[in-house]
Amino acid sequence: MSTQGLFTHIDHVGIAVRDLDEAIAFYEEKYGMRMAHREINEEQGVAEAMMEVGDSSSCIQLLAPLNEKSTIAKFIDKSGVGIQQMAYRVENIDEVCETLKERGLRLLYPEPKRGTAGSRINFIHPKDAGGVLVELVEPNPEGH
Ligand code: V0V
Repeated sequence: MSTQGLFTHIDHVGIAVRDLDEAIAFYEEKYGMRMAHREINEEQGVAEAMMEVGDSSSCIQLLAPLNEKSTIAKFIDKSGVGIQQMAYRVENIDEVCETLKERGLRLLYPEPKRGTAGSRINFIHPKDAGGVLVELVEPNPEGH
């Protein structure tokens, strides 16, 4: 796999928020963004909403913690609310993870987990990615 073309789009930028409903209202009312999708992901410890950025197919993902053990609660405790992750879309997450591992980067999960709308996701450790938590997303073809 070539260096070019590992990622196809910026899928979303994830923002840690304290209150999901308040954050959705802010993005709708102040920026005129439309909510494409909303769900609770127990495994990831988040309530989340995808806000569309125009017709770009990129989104802002609003992430609120489900409980104090959530990675989002820990992030807010340490860094406050704000940008928590950068998510790139990929066509084949298994191939991309293998390539990244060959290049010496640590993936957080041995196998992809379930993300928004049935997507498959994994993350590059922020310590291996210039201080940025990078998510890889292979969308569910049946998803939104
Ligand atoms: C932690 N660090 C970060 C960071 N979180 N750096 C940049 N961005 C972040 N979001 C830094 C932290 O300051 C430490 O730096 C170092 O990494 C190790 O942190 P730690 O305290 O040892 O580890 P934790 O317990 O904070 O865990 C960090 C990781 C955790 C990244 C391992 O947050 C994680 O598992 N994240 C992946 C899952 C996730 O984020 N789920 C929520 C979104 P110093 O202090 O050592 O310099 S769910 C989602 O996106 C979905 C469902 C979707 O998109 O579909």
